[in-house]
Amino acid sequence: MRAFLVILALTTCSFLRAETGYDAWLRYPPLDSATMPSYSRLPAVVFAPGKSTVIDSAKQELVRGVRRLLGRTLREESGLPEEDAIVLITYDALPGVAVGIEIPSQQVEGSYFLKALTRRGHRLLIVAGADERGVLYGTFALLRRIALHGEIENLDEKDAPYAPVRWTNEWENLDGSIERGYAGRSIFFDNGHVVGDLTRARDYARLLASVGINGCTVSNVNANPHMLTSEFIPELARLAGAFRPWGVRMAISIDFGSPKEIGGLDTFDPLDPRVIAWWKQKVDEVYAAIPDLGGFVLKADSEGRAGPSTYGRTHADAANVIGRALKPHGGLLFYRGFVYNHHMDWRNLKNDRASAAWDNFHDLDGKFDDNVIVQIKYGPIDFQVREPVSPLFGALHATNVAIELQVTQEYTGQQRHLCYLAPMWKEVLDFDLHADDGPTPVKALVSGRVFYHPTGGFVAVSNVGLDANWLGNDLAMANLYSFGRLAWNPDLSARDAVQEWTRLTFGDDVRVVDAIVGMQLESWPAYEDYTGFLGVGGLTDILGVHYGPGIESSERNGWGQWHRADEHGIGMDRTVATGTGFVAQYSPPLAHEYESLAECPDNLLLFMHHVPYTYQLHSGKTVIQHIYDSHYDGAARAQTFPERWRQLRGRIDEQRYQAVLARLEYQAGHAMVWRDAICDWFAKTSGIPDARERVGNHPDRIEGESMTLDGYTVEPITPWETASGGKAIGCPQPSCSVSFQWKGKPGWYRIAVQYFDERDGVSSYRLSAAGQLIDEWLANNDLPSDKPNGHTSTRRTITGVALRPGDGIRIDATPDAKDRADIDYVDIVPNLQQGETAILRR
Ligand code: GCW
Repeated sequence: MRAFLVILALTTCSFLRAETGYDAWLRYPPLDSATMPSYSRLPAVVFAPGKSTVIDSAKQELVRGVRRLLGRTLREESGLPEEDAIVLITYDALPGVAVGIEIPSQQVEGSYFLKALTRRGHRLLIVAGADERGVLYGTFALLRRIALHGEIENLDEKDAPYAPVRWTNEWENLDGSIERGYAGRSIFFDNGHVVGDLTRARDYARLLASVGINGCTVSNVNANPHMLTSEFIPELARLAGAFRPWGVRMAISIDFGSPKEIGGLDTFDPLDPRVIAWWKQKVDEVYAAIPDLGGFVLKADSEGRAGPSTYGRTHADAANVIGRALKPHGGLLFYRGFVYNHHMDWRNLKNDRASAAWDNFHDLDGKFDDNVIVQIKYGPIDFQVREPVSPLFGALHATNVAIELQVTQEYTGQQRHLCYLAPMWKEVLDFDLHADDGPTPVKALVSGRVFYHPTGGFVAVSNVGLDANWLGNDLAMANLYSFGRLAWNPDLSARDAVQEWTRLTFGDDVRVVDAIVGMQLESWPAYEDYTGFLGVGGLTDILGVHYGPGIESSERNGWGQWHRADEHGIGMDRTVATGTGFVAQYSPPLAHEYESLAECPDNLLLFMHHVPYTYQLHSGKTVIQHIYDSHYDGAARAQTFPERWRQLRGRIDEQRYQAVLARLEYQAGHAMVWRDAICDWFAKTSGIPDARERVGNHPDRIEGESMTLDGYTVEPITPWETASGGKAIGCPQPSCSVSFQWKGKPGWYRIAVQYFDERDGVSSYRLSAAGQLIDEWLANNDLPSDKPNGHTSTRRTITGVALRPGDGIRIDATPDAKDRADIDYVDIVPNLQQGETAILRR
């Protein structure tokens, strides 16, 4: 018996070894003994003719993957052996090795085929690519197939990427910070330089390549001109070396003012001959150091960046001057379509930020050179949880375009919330803009398939950081994976992508796969429900960190993320008849649908129309009741996540299990912060109560300000809706306590403490009931504010507490630095209350 237990312990340990998440979907865990025999006939030898760093990476990856999956070390041969072999080869070398194989006529960059065949009595497994990248992608596809237990005996598969551009952008700054990055500091830069150790950069390139991504812009679009200085170029060249073995072309973001900023000229006018010469000379200098540089990304005339408007020139003038310098080197210039005026007069009801991209670019169609790509965010505003598709995709018929998506969850929970975005991307990519006769889905438009552009495709802002698991949350990596897979094949379903990712990341246990796939697929609708109903957009802190609720921050300023909510109604009127006229940017069938109140889909209603709160939706609900119901539904859905995750304990390694659990528990609490802030604000503003009497009605809640305070003082919270009752209590001295008496029935209870976890100190809390210490914790989460508000409001839940009438409940708190150990309220409910998720004891 003891021996059995030891064996069991050993096997469990090896299977569930602690994992940091660093390997992401490239873990290659050993196949189980039932699956292993299917691969017994895998050749023992790998042969890759010719010399290529990329194919060499493919070979090393194959050796590594097979060793981990199957426990066998492939033998590397320099010639085709007289035995079974795996052959990694480009199409042009193929006839020299295996005559008579049909080579695909379509040979787009990165395409490949996998084929099992017999030659001279030996079985060959051919991984053939149109180019070296194709060989690499084919190798990853073969490993993926084995990791997913696919058949390889009769392998005969071919694949090609849907579009030439499959890139990520990283908004990393030279000082090592990352704009809108939520997973630690930069993996590329620190302290004004490229980091010394490029292991992370190399491993990131490998991850990208494994899903077919072929370009990566390493620096923030809010660009630092120093990048292009002669001193810095060698550093960039070293960084490019980390990407090269994986066939990922590095690129950088540039500043349009560079000729003046660092070039010693007194102008950056794109039509000035000195500026033209400067760009040419500078680009030549960069390419002398980095011959395979992918190109540049340029954010101009946007959010304070230098641009052609200074000289009355057009975006095409700006793009082409640099595009022409890049052209001889095969470089691309991505010109961002995210151009708008952030000083718009909010009082003018005809002003509209949504119109800006189309207004700025549609007239320039056909004026951009053929190595320029206009890079357009998926919606007309800015990465909101729900937006209509940007009409600009349909307007550029003679211009290369790329769609810009966000893996980094700037407006969708910043990786602290689970929000799997592939279902949203799929809706966008499949959306038909009716840009021409016949179907014109966005995926076909951006890849140049409708109007036959030479290039175009898919870009995602990724912003991985130094956190071991790259994005700060193991589950968020599904977004990076799915982005790559969809950029390769946008016809893949979001479910298939996440299913594949889950199996590669967490293994094949059906319960694990079903639970994770289920939560991932529910997460975007849930997030939309508790943060961004009916296409309203902009209910977060628009002027700041874009995280927690901050409803009024959108209004009365020039940034243009207005929702126009007041006591009478809500929504931006973008109709032609009475509003900003934005809907006219769509083709007639869509413009008609959006213009008409009756036909506009509910989920975009408030993007297109301003309506009273009593307006009845297609669903039959009024707008105001929809606001209440969706927030309660969405928050309730988020409440189920931690419990569903807990069911997986022991089926996932403990390290990732705990890390994800902490995030899901936090999300469940923060979803309620969102719910209450939005519901309270709209109840107060509209004056219309919740028909189901939940809003503002919290019989189980004991407000901090109504407890007996010892040292604590009552303080108003800004914005008011982010604290229950608009107030909280803060401790202005070295320690404080707060207490109240339990007056309910005897029984088992769940106590939740709603407190504020600021980033300017680590306060500590101790909760006791009837004189007994029940729980203690530190407010040490890394939340994006140093104030008590909707970004920092956090819930601590303690289950299974036995209470008797008259018990004293007390919290002792010790503030730290500027964090005053603020408390909002305590909420006590029977442990497993009906209608609530059973929260099991940890
Ligand atoms: O959404 C906004 C972000 C900025 C970002 C900008 C952009 C890099 O708040 O941080 O700047 O978009 O996409 O250029």
